[in-house]
Amino acid sequence: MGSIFPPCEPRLIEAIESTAAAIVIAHRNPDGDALYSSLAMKEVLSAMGKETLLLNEGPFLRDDIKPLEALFAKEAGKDFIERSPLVIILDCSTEDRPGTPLVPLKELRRIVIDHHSAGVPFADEGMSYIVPESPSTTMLVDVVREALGVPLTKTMADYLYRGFATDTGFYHFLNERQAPECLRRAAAFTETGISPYDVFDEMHDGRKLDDIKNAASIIAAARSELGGKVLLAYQPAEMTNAGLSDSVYGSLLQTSGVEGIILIKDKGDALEIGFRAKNKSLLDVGKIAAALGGGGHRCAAGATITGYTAEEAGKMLLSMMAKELNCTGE
Ligand SMILES: [Mn+2]
Repeated sequence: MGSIFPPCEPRLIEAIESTAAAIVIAHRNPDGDALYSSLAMKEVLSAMGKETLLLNEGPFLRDDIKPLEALFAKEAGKDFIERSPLVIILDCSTEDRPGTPLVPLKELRRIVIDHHSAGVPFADEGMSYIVPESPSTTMLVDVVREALGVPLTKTMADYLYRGFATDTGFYHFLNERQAPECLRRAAAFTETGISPYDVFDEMHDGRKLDDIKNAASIIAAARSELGGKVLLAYQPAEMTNAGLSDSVYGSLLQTSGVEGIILIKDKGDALEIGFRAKNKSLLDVGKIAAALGGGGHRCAAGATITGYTAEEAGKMLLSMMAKELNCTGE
């Protein structure tokens, strides 16, 4: 079985080697992988003596990523832009994902490192490293680090491990193609002395009891649809904590016979839709999300829609799911 990580394009490696300064940016409304791949990339660049600016539009909503906000700027200063830094875009499948911080940087040279399934390349030929099979962007940053010949440090390993752990639900979402190579890399991360046990606790503890009760109420109201293959859940507008979703998905996906989850989050002026699918299901929620202008992966994806009530959205999403499940011969 060959590697799931193809070699990086020499042009991309040369672009990093030859730049004196860099801007690292991931998607707005960041998750752990977006932020930790940014932080790891900065460590690699700093080890090479390159001055690096970290940008992220935010908002830093989840309890586990809130403390990272201080490490990221919202925009690049004029002086820094004038030095023609290389822009390194991480964990973004489309050009609009980084949001406003990228707008004044559009004329600069860029590379894109990403693992999403839907999207169009938005860097010059040879300047992307896009591997949908990779379970996290931090794994791709590790491949790039290796190609650059930069030795792994404990700080890098800590960031790389955290992005990998969150995007795989602490190894849960790794399939048989990904696991051997990725766990070998993860083992190298832990050899620097980081504790998976402590990282898990740090990233999960500290929640408010009210948030846990809110998650329980969303779960309690979930509806079984399409003969029990899909569960439809609704998060009302007054429940704002973004960290609720993982507990909701985690619990609902354990239901016998379920292949997919739809979580409709009422954001007042829009509906944020989250999808999850079981690995064994033929449902591709990344495809459904992409059809709605969103994106993601086969088993986890999301989109934001407007102009629908939650009830109407539920009906439409269920019919999209039904079509997918029927098409696949179910
Ligand atoms: Mn990711």
